[in-house]
Amino acid sequence: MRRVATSFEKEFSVVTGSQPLRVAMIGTGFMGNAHSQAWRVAPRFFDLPLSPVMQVIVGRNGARTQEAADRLGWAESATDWQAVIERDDIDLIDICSPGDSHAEIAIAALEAGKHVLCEKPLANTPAEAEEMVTAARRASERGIRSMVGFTYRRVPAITFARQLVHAGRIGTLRQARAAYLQDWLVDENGPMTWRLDKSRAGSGALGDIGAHAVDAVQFITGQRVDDVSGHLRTFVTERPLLAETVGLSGTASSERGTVTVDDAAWFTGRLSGGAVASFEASRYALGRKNGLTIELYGSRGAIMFDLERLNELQFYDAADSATEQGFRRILVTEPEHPYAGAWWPTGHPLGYEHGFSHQVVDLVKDIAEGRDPSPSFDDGLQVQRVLDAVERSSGSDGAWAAVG
Ligand code: SOE
Repeated sequence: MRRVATSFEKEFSVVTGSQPLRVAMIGTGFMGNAHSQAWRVAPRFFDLPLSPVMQVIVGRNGARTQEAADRLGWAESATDWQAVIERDDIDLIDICSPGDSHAEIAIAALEAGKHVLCEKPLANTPAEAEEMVTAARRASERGIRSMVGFTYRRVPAITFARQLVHAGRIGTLRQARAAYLQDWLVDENGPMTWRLDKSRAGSGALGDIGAHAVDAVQFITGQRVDDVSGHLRTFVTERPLLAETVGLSGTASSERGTVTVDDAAWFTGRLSGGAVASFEASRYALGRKNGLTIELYGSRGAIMFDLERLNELQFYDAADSATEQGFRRILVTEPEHPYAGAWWPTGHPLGYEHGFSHQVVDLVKDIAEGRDPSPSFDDGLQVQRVLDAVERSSGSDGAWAAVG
């Protein structure tokens, strides 16, 4: 039955005559901004079977959340996520809050019959992630869908790399190397934030960015990390607390807080298909702003990707004549490439935010067409178990730890 759009739906969403998908988003930070952009833009470039409605954004601070609603295009703001989850006019909960809240919110939302998109890493521990998987499987039986936000899977060059690997273009994979390097913590007087607090973030570079490296390698190759040998290191153990954390106005505080997460993680792993892999994650790699590099070496070809040049994929084909062999730079902006055709003419590049839009596109299609989305909460749990194995291995001086 065709529904008449309310006036705010007309203003805040694209109502194409299809059924609305009314979204509540929890979180107003970096990820809240990225997801808002995706909900707003995706239906304007892709033909979606449901019309996303940016209904309500939820945050802890009422005034700031209202400001975010106005700025980002949400119809309402709220501070009580439990009340929002119970509302009949909400279909999907998008969780963009810190990791310590993921399990509680996702499970409550799924039990209340809402679809869930949850930022990565899925949870702070495997035990929490297991509970989320149980709730997701139960919800799926009732047609309720869930997805974890490993958004880099939907960078066109990464999706295309997977297509090449699955078409056999690199032959048998022998080695994978993945490094996710940033440098935003290099100033040791930079403030303490929730991302440096294990009770809120679960881990440091390992879960925040190492999780992406693990997921991307597993996604592209179709092989799982089976066991790992790794080390974690915290370079700066105390940082100035933000003034608002200690109840002062202004921004400076002389009090210091203890960093309880890793600053850098590095580990080797064995993949289920017999390949070996190495992973690095650091937020202290000076000069590396947001460099996720992935290298795959097979029996017939090789692939290299760098997030700082995300429109490109380097491909080496051993079938080329000896005189012409070398990595070729493929600009992944052709209409035949994944997702690219919906955007700009050939050669016009995409950016960081497009992966989030593609995530919305695929999620909305899966919901409308009654499929369980990918990456699922099961996929999120598997990555969580890799992170946990790295922590266990690091705790025993790099001894091999099974992912389980
Ligand atoms: C989100 O996908 C995310 O992992 C952030 O949480 C990281 O901090 C960012 O640097 C990469 O993207």
